Amino acid sequence: MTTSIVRATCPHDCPDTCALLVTVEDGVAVQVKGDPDHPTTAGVLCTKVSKYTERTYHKDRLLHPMKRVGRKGEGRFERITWDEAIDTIASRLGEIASGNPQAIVPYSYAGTMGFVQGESMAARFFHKLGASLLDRTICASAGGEGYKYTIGARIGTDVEQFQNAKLILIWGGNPIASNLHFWMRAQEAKRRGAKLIAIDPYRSLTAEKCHQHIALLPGTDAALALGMMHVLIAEDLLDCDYIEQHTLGFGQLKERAAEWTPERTAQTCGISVEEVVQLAREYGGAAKRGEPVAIRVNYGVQRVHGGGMAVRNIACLPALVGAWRHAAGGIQLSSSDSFPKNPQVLQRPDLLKEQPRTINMSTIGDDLLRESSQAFGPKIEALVVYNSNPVAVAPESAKVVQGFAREDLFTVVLEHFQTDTADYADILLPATTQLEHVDIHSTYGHLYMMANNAAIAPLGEAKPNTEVFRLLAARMGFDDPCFHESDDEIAAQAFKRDDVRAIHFDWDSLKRKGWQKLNAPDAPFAHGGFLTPSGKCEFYSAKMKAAGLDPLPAYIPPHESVASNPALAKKYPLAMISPPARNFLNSSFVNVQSLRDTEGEPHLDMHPSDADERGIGDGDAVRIYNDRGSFIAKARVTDKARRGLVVGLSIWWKKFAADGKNANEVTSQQLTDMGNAPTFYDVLVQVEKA
Ligand SMILES: Nc1nc2c(c(=O)[nH]1)N[C@H]1C(S)=C(S)[C@@H](COP(=O)(O)OP(=O)(O)OC[C@H]3O[C@@H](n4cnc5c(=O)[nH]c(N)nc54)[C@H](O)[C@@H]3O)O[C@H]1N2
Ligand SMILES: Nc1nc2c(c(=O)[nH]1)N[C@H]1C(S)=C(S)[C@@H](COP(=O)(O)OP(=O)(O)OC[C@H]3O[C@@H](n4cnc5c(=O)[nH]c(N)nc54)[C@H](O)[C@@H]3O)O[C@H]1N2
Ligand code: SF4
Ligand SMILES: [Mo]
Repeated sequence: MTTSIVRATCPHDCPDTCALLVTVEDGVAVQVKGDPDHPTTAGVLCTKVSKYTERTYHKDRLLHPMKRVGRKGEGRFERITWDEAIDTIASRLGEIASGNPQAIVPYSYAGTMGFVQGESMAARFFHKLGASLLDRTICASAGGEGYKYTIGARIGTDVEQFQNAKLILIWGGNPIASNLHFWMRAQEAKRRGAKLIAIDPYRSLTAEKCHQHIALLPGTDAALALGMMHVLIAEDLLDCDYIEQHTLGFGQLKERAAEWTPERTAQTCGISVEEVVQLAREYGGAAKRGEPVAIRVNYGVQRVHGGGMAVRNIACLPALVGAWRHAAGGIQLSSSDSFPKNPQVLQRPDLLKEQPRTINMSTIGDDLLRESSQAFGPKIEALVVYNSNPVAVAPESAKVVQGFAREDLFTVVLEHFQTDTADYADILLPATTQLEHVDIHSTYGHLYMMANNAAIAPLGEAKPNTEVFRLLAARMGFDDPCFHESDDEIAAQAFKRDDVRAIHFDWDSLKRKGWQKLNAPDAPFAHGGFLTPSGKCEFYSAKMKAAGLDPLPAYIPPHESVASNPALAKKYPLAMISPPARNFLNSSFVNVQSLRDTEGEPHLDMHPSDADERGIGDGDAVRIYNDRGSFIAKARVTDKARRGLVVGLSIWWKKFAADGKNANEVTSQQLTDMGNAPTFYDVLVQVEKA
């Protein structure tokens, strides 16, 4: 028997991007472990990826190309050859492109976060074809934009510093489920005497383990940040020297914050005055004592109408108290912009002959149902889906399904499994998993460049995404040399070596070592140097003004809440959120039996008073509905959900639910204030016994 250990990287959409060691025996991957030497992974994987071999060798893996033989959505397919598959796709796309290539839309997200199997060969192909561009907004664009207005780029506190903080605000995140290796650092900080405060409408697994939990109403974080500013200013819990040297617009901010008394803040957020005042005092007080205070703001705060502004406001706090002076102080939203990425080279936008229109992935439901028009451009005639499962994950699902079911739509899906989306494919192609292909990764939670070596040969006839687009490019006669690059050649260009942060990047050595840290300062803004137009932390943003936004921190109420839309709340009085379940990764892993068994079945957490009023008991089947649709779940009566809030942990595959539906039946396609992002946690519903 030959045994080897292969260095790999977790490909999933998770900030932790763990370093993996894959044990391979006679060509079979038998175990996936966390690399004990990689500082952030520290030898630990989450339960999901510990089961990676179960997912990879799953009996339902797609192993051959197939074409649809049943109705759309029915999921009946027949095996075909790769030749037939590529011919069919190339000829259909060619036909459509000869009319208007913009009628073709790629649809992809972060099923893998690798640069190679993500947007490299695929982007080149669609650029050359002249297809519509896709605005990839479904996750993080609102918060990303808000953060950039204040800080200039998605750069923040290094996760490896958090254990030295004395106070950590875990704001709109559930790291035990979704950012485990940050949580390990936060726990270490706790052991060293730090206080942890969770700010979350729901008593999540994480909130349960913090010293304090502030359960505000969803979508009101921007107000809480303003209320904190009010108290920090009123009680002089400020770092005046830092403000003077490294911030812009403090005078105007002061006036704005004056409007946000603790009383008004408490009323808006549905919490007590005491909670507002104490939070500001703890935060500003610790900073005044010279202690590092850190904020881990996560994506839970930005899936609401004012989500961009919420992140922008929260990102102002560290500069007010001078928290950036410490390596363990400041704030982390994402480390994405710490990496000198090279999209021009990987994706080749220069292959575009003219600028096509852009389709927002978050409104795919509406857009699939639109006719051609001057404003919209051509009706969508073809969709090529890879690294994503829109039928399960996109908002207002009834419309998404109606769109995917269109008989005149040509749909190609590249997948590991027959997902809810795959059921609607005309041509379904088997994709390799991370164990079967090469890739290179940046991350959004730490500062290491990461390599993924192929551990095993592709299963069945599965092919990497890159290979599919190479074959299509060849069949369509695209002859630019970039279509002949190998996966290794692409990976070798992923980071800019003329940038000091990646000057030591070398693909061959990264492949051998598995990971390598960027050159990055310990305390990124200790001496200012923000990446905003002014080079300061911008309390006042001229850029926001130019974009038609309030240039100062403000509060933008939810589209749907009791306070902001009382008429709607009469019919649908409960706010619903649907954050990630611990054992799934978005909709990935839902089909892994052992993980699904742990999650049980789709459930809805609701407060005992809300349940009582509706005659609902623990374990009852309930129907959750609004004007957009409905889905069924099992009620869990618990005070983890505050009154007026229901929580359906997600994202279930529809086909595993009794009614074939999931939480996205009731979510809306209304967008955020910035970044054109979806508002998954800005939803009013009613609940009744099913
Ligand atoms: N196990 C697991 N891990 C994951 C994922 C997964 O599906 N499962 N998904 C991955 C992906 S793609 C992402 S983007 C991240 C997301 O992970 P996070 O950034 O942690 O964000 P969410 O999971 O959306 O929400 C986290 C918390 O925010 C709370 N929340 C909801 N609305 C609000 C609000 O208005 N204000 C505040 N303060 N809190 C609110 C929720 O109750 C939840 O507990 O996790 C990644 N990691
Ligand atoms: N209600 C509700 N909806 C949500 C959210 C929520 O919190 N609540 N969260 C939103 C967020 S934050 C996000 S990021 C999106 C996530 O939405 P998606 O990015 O669509 O994520 P997944 O559902 O995990 O689907 C990824 C798919 O890619 C496939 N895949 C993985 N690797 C490869 C590969 O190498 N090649 C190919 N061809 N396929 C591959 C996987 O098998 C999987 O089916 O969902 C959003 N939707
Ligand atoms: S999903 Fe996240 S925590 Fe789990 S192995 Fe992957 S990167 Fe690590
Ligand atoms: Mo996400």
